[in-house]
This record gives sequence, C-alpha cells and structure tokens, in this order.
Amino acid sequence: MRKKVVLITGACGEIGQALVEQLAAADPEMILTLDLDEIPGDLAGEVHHIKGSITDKSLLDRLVSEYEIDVIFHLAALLSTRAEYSPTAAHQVNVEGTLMLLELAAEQSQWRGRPVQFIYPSSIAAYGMPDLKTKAAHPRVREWEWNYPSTMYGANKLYGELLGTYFSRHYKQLAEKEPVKIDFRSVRFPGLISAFTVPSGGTSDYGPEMLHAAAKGEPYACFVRPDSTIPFMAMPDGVKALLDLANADAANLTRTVYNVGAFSLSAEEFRQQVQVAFPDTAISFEPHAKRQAIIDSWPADVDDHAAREDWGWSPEYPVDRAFAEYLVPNIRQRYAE
Ligand code: AKB
Repeated sequence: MRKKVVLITGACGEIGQALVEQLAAADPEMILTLDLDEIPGDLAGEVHHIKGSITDKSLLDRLVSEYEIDVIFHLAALLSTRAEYSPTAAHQVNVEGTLMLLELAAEQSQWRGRPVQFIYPSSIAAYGMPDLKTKAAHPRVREWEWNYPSTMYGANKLYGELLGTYFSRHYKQLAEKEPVKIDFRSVRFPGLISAFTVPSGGTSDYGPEMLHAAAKGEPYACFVRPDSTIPFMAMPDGVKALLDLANADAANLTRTVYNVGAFSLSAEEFRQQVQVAFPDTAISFEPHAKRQAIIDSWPADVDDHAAREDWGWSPEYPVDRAFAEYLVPNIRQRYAE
C-alpha cells in the first residue's frame, strides 16, 4: 500500500522551513519534502526528504508510484528579483513546474477517487499598479483589481492561480467521463518577514534585510525610497494563513484565490520600527531605480475581507506585536548565539 503523505515543495525556502517545522511537530511521518537543497540540519531526520527538482518528470513519477499524496503545499518558486535575471528559468520552475505538479495532483485525485488538496502561495506581485498616483488612489486592492503584473514572477504567479483554478473547476471539461477535480486553494502573500531566515531573490527583501543587518550591528543601504509602501506579514502568520486555508470548510469558500493582509509599512516606517530596537544602526536609502519600479507597481495594501469572511482569516501579529514579540526577540537571540 502507498504511504499517505503531505508533499511540500520548496521545503528549504523561507516559508518551507517554517511550515515544515510546524507540521513536523504534529506528525513528521506524514511529511514528504522536495527541494533542490538538503533539508536544514534540525529538520533532517524528522521528515522524508527528496533532493531534486519539481521539473524532473521521472522524479515526480517515482513519487506517485511510492506515495499517496493527500495534500500538496507547492512553495517552490524563483522570486521576483531573481526571476528578472533569469526569466526563462523562472518560467520553467514557476509555470512548467507548477503545471507538472497540478497534473500529478489531478492524476492522484483520479486514481484514489478523491480530490488532492493543492495549496498555492501566490503574491502581491500578481498586481501591477501603473503609476504612483493610481497606487495612492487605490490603497487597498481587491483580488480581481489591477491584475497587470510587470514582472516575470508576478505573471507566473497570476497564471499559476488561473491554472490551479482551471484544474479545480474545468479540467478535461470535454471528456466523456468527468474526472475527479483537485481542491485548489491559494493565498496572495505580502512581503514575509522571518526572524530565523534571511530572504534572497525577492524585491520585498529590503524590509527583512534591514532588520537582520541591524540585529548584526551592520549598516544597511535600503534599495527603495523611504516613502515606498507595501504590505508585510510576520512568518508565523504566513504559515497560519496556509494552514487555516487548508483546514477551511470547502463549502464556505467563494473563491480559489484570497488576499491575506497583516500590516502595511513604508520603508521609512520600517526603518523606525527597526531603530526602536536597534537605535545605533546606520540605515540609509540608496534606491535602485529598477527594483524601485517593481515595488512602486505593487499595492500599498490588500483588502482581505473575503478571507476574513469565508475562512475566518485574522493575523495574530499586527505591526507592533510582530516587531516586539516575534521579530526583535528572536532575531536578537539568533545573532547573540
Ligand atoms: C518577492 O519579493 O518576490 C516576494 C513576494 C512579495 O512574493 N517576497
């Protein structure tokens, strides 16, 4: 008999590590992780880890022959800044890799006669505000507004949402016998901030980079203007959003893709929060014109009332609590060690 598992792709990334840690605490036997890297030290031995690529078809075929995949958290992706340097590679991972996993989920759903749940983190990068005037006039965007991304990653995420929705509603709609559809659910994340890992390859990275640099006592040159404003979220709320959505009653879900918000900060407000805890840090602003343009195209905040109404979304870490209770104490401890 095939062993029933929860598959987590991109398990060594920032969200992956936080999610695996939480799920492994409950039932490590159920967790199957997949990533290009080895699973970090403290999680190794706790979960079944496979080192490899989501674009490796023979690897995916092997997985389905050995496991019954009940839920997929598909976290693997090339983020917005990195994707601009390698757009073709980003498309291969973010789109073709996602398509292969959706096909795997569809086959597994058919084989076992029950939907595989497919949880897909999307991003505020799926939005594209044309200019700062429009951004100021529409400070809290709804899911269907301004879906005109200007980055490869944003375009990939928006299409990933559409593909997942297709697989869950219309997949093989002309086939004589209707296939068992997957259960696709997605959240659009703000910039996530972890106390335990430092991001790489994203454009919202200036926030967490500023904080980690300050905690290490290093100066930091922020690559966007002080007034640049986007939504952010503490990592525990990111994990909570994924798990709350996964656990939501399907009958209450009116959408496949949901905004989730926690707080919105300008880069200057972020600096002020950081300097409350680390007053001696030298933080300057040296905008990088092209990364700035990406941040300017993302909304200042999101309207997440659909998530709040349908599945009770409510962040545990508003801005003051995020810094005072999660970020600052854990980061202090991390670098003190
Ligand atoms: C990025 O900056 O690319 C990510 C994101 C907002 O999705 N952190």
